[in-house]
Amino acid sequence: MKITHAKLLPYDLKLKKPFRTAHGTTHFRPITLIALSSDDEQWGYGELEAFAQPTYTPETQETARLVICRYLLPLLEGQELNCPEDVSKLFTVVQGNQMAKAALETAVWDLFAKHAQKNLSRLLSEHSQLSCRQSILVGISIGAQSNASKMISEITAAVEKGYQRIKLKITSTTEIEAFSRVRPLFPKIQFILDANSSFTLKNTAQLKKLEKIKLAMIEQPLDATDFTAHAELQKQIHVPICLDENIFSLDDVRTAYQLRSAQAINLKLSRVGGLANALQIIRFCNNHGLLVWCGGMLEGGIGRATNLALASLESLPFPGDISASDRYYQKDIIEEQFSLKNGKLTIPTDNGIGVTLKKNIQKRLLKQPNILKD
Ligand code: OSB
Ligand code: MG
Repeated sequence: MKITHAKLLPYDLKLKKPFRTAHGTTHFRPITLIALSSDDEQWGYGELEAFAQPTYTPETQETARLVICRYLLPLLEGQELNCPEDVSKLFTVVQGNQMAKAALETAVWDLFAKHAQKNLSRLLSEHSQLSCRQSILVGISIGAQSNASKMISEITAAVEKGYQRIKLKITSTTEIEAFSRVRPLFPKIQFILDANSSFTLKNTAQLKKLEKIKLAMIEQPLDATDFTAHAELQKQIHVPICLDENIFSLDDVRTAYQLRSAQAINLKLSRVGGLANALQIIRFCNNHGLLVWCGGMLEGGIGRATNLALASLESLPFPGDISASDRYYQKDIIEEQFSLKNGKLTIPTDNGIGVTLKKNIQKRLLKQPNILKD
């Protein structure tokens, strides 16, 4: 297959409620929709997940669009692709820029799956030789709450919706203390705390207090690029550490494993450059006893569907950050609604990612000029 057509449409999603993390507060979630085709008829769709600001990762929507147009699309142009895995190989000449790469790479997977008249979950299962599931348990990520009563009301609302695994953002030791009082009120719920690099090794004593409460893991307690400090902390606390911001590649997972910086990996396919790299990471984690689970990036409908296909693989049994469609946005970009039943979401079964863009959005996207032709 040769990609001959590429179209981009920046699109702003408005959050129902502001989402606060240690990186700041998000009100709007800009994405860029990508459409690729080899015949101007069948289209594969991808979603660029970089944020507006380079606070969570170094990329932004603007830098990633520039990298896509100036460096990545020219690498695809004129190339015969035998399989979707060829894309990440072609892209290795460009350093970093994983989210820009993932936006194109996932669109190619969708296109391959549609040409083969297969669902993406099935295609991923065949390419990885891992079985896939029809429905999966999922978890919800709740923004940081400044006090115990706010935590209780947010957690209660999530539990009422059926979520059985909750991740709470924390930004300070005060919030840890508040959560320690809240935790026993929800004995059946599995909890993760995500610090988004709020702490340093100086907070080790306060973090050690988490051993007294039941916690699945603590995510990214320390600096985003620091493997050795996480290893030092993991030596001192029993709570499993999960790395998020550190992990851009299989090499990063290997480093974390060798140094024992973590016991779990939050796998975001966009942050590791796409699905082929994600599959390699899953294989490595499975072979080395690291827990790996599917993270989220406040995705719109296309990104959410792609995450669901990946998370359908049975080697990701731990519930991912893939909440139902009603979690973040009043108006999403796809026709379908993913809704929670007994804490589970159903994997779409139609060809490709198995969802359709809303008509007006698809029209606007396909009306954009073809970037591969002047
Ligand atoms: O740290 O996992 C994170 C959202 C944006 C940036 C970073 C993170 C998150 C989430 C939300 O936790 C996960 C989701 O529900 O999409
Ligand atoms: Mg995180």
